[in-house]
Amino acid sequence: MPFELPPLPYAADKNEPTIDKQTMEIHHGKHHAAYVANLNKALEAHSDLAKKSIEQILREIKSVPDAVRQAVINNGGGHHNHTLFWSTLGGSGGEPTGKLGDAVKSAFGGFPGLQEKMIDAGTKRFGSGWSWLVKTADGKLEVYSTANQDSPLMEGKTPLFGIDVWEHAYYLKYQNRRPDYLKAVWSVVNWDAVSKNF
Ligand code: MN3
Repeated sequence: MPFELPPLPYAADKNEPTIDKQTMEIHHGKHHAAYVANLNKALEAHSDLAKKSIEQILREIKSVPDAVRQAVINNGGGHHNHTLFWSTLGGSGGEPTGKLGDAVKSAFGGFPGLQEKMIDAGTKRFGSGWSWLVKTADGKLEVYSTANQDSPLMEGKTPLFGIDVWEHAYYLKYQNRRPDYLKAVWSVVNWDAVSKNF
């Protein structure tokens, strides 16, 4: 199998109480695992694609054959988005510093401006999707949301930090209160990891 489910980079209870252990276990062990399994299935007859990295496949999504493109968007996007998500959580929150902190200040007037924009984008995303902090092709920071598992990589953008707003990401603890989840998640962000993505 070309793609494998990466282990969580910390214990499943690391983000308690912001994100509960059971949600982490189901989200990683069932949802993310299913994206990986379905990505591998979609690429069974496309061994040339299966040799590439998931980043490269998504950046070159237009060259993926029609027959499997949507499956790759959904499951390859799902695999990459979740791998990034796990890597940028497990931290202790605070604010971005260094070059990323400077860029946040310049783009959004400061950290509260970034939070407000990401909370707003995630709240307004109808149905399932992600709220993103990305770096655009010309090196600028941007906040926006995507539907389903659509990856910013497909639009030539580099995702730095994303908040999963699918119900599976928060429903056990927050039920219908998506904005509460969007406000709480900042307390477990790993800004060192986000800075590396920048
Ligand atoms: Mn998810």
